[in-house]
Amino acid sequence: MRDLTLLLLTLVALPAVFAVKSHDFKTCSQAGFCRRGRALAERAKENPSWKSPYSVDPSSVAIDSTTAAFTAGVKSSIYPEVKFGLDVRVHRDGVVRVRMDEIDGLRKRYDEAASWALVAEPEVSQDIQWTVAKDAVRAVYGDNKDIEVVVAYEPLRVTLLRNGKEQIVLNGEGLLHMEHFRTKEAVEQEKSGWALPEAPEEGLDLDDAQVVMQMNPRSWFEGAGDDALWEETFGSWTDSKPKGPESLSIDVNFPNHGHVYGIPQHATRLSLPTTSGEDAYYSDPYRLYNADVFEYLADSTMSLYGSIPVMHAHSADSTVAIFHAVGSETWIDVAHPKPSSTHTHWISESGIMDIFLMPGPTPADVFAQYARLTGTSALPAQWALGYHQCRWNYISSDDVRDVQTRFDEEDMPVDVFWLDIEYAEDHKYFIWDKKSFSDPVDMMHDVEEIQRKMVVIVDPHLKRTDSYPIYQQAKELDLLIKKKDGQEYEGWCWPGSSAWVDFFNPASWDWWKSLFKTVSDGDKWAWTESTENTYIWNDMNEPSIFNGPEISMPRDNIHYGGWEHRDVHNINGMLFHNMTTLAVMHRTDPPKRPFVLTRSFYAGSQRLSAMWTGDNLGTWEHMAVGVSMVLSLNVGGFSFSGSDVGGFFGNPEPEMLVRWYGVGAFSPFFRAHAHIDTKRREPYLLDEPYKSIVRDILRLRYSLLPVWYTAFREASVTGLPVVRPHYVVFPQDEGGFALDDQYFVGGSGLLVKPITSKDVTETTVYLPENEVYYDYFTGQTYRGAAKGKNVTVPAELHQIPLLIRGGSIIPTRERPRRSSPLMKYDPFTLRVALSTGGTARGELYLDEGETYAHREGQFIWREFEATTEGKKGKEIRVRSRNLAAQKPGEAVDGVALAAYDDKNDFARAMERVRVERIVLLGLAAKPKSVKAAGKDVDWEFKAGAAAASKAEGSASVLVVKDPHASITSDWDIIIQL
Ligand code: NBV
Repeated sequence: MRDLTLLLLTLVALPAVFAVKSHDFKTCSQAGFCRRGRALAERAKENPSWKSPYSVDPSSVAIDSTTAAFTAGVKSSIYPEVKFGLDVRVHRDGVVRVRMDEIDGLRKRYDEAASWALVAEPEVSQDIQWTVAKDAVRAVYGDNKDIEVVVAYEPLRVTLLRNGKEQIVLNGEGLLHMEHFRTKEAVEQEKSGWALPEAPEEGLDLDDAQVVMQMNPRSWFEGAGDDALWEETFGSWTDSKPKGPESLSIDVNFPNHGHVYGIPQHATRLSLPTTSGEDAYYSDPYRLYNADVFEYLADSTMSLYGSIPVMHAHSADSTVAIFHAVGSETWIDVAHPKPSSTHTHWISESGIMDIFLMPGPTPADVFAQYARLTGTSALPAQWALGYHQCRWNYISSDDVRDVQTRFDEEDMPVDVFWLDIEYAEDHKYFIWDKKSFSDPVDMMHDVEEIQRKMVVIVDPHLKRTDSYPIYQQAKELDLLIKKKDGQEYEGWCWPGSSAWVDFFNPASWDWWKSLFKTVSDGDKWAWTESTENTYIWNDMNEPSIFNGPEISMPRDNIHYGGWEHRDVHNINGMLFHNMTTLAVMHRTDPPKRPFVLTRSFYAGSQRLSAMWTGDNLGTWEHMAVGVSMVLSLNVGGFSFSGSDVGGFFGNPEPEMLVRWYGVGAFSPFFRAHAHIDTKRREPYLLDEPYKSIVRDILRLRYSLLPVWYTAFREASVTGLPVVRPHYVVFPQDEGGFALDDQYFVGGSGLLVKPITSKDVTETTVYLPENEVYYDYFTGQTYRGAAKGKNVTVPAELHQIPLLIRGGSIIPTRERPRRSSPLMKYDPFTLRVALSTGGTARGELYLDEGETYAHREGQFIWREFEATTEGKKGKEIRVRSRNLAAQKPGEAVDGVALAAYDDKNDFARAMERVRVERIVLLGLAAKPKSVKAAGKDVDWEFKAGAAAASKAEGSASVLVVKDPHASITSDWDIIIQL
């Protein structure tokens, strides 16, 4: 086994120069259905009279009286004998769902992708009035009757409009094509009847598509050749394609939106560069096919580990979005025929068309609409927002203890230590390699002593040996994925010969959950060598298979229900991590908040897990693209995301490592990780000044945990992302639409621009509005402008460009601690950054952090406000109010609380937690007095060169000391100028 490990390690050892093995992965031209889809688009483009052959059969139109859905039969003039069914329905929140499937076909198309992605069956609006005309059906709806959905019959075209302006158009370019099921024999027979004259008749140009169409309509539309319809090879692999062609292509246009975002996961810019049309930036479409891409490129449309088929389209007028619930491989072309409009073309290998049109019109509306479909990110355990220390591998229990000691000796906060695959004997997950981890439970208890946690990897491949109980049970229970011949599928992964559980089989669910119990129930297997504080990392769940096609599973493998792997490939990884999360959650009764990190994901994964961007390289390009990837994941609803700090491959120089900590500290998920071949690089190993800088960055992250946690609460309720790109916060400011190297943390007003290049001493930050922004650390002010303005800010190695938007109040906890749970009773500091108008606002959400007691009302949710009052603005009031009482229905994830008791047990336990300091930035003059509850309190004032309302300079700083204010109660502090 050691030999095998060594061999595999050599296989993955670092080459002198990083290089993706592109030849392991298909380009569009190597994937039959993508090639066919793009060729169809080419034919359409070259033919000005191109018209989609799909049309609605008016005689079949019906309105369902219970669902208010519009249904109709659809025909293709190319295959009049084939029947398709269309179903268009409007949800209560205005989202339009458009479904099309083949009816009475030779087989059934896979139609369950939505059932895995959706959090619940969406509520359909009963108020929709469809107006059925001869050539179209339409419905006008919305509070202001400003939204209209039109289904035109011939050709079939679905348009969503707002105020008469086209927002989303399906099949506007006529690229819709659902390859119906057919037999090879029938196709051959039919083709033999196709009559193309050997020599063109006089006056007949065979290039003329009209003529070709008349003579041979099918080849006009589908192409003449038999292009990988029945079998396909890639490298040494043959995909047997027993079902034949079944792809689906559809153009989705945004005629009035010049930017599109989302469809993670790709290493590219947030505002997606073009892939087709003149001057296309990339030559291949964006690919969604979950894959383990070794040493992936930092600028590419290649697939990565996860897929979320969600795209936002944005303009200063509106934001709209689409979600295509398809689980098979999908390629997406993006073009801008004009700078202000976007055409996209979605080509999927199999499945039904199931597209959700989200009408917006604001980014916040789109996030809420998507959250209603696929759910929000569950509120994580608070400790999970702390710093995670990982490496492939900490090699023994003593190694783990030593790392923990070194963090403590260096006063560096950390919450979680991670173990990679080498903890497991022969890579049989759950089974400790006792040679190096002789006392796993004791080791974990040592880590837990100051409430730290451990995360241990559990990969989906099971070593095929009867001495491995997990494999044994899975085999006995018939839970393993099968080959096309019905035999157990065997692939090659870390443990050697391996098998994979079919999580589409409901019988696997309870079984998998039972494996994580820490206490054995009778003689059943339980993971007794773990604790309730052992959390889980699911890697390799694309699935990654060393000897499989494109390092994954053969597409003709069979899952539960007879579905082929191709139908469910992009969903597969989500089912695995979902089951693990439920397992972790239900280890205890009552359940505790779980933590599972996944590498592969799909739409809906955000509900239960966190993710990271996989095996990035230790290069500046990867550091930078990690920032835009995390923003893109946030756009796709997956807030709890981050990249390996330090870069997985390579040995970052100290400057790079320091900057990477700056990136990580401002990512929702903050974990350092490193490949087994890299040098040790725990932050305490750094020399000075790097070590102290990283210590400061870690402490900064911990001091801002209240901000992160509050942002996660909001995300868990509203779907708004934890990190927010400019277009989300300032949807009308064109200057910010393409920005992806600076962003806001939740709704806090913190604007950060992590430095991701070498030798930087200053940088520009874009300010989108005529407002004052304060340097978080120094109080230096910068003034934006109505149409946006770049300002220069210092960015030496020890500096992170971090600004507070004027008008914000930032709650922090600034006592250095070794782990986040130790901060439970620590006092707060409030940074009040006055706007030019002399006001500010902020929020703080707090709860116990690990259980679900918050769902029973055990939490506090405060609003802080500053206002300028009195004659000539001579009185500034800073106050704290109970926000939970104001918005009881919005307080916590998943549960609408009818009433809220501000004297709940948690709040009572927190009564003694005080605000120890208020730092007020931007006062116009030195105060005459500062009073809390009518009594004078201590304060210090440092005059600044600039008041909030004036020009740039250093802001005045008033520090109010110990204003006798509890974090749980209402109070007012009155400052007289
Ligand atoms: O389990 C080993 C690694 C892990 O450290 C990394 O984070 C994963 O993305 N894993 C991939 C397998 C092999 C990588 C070459």
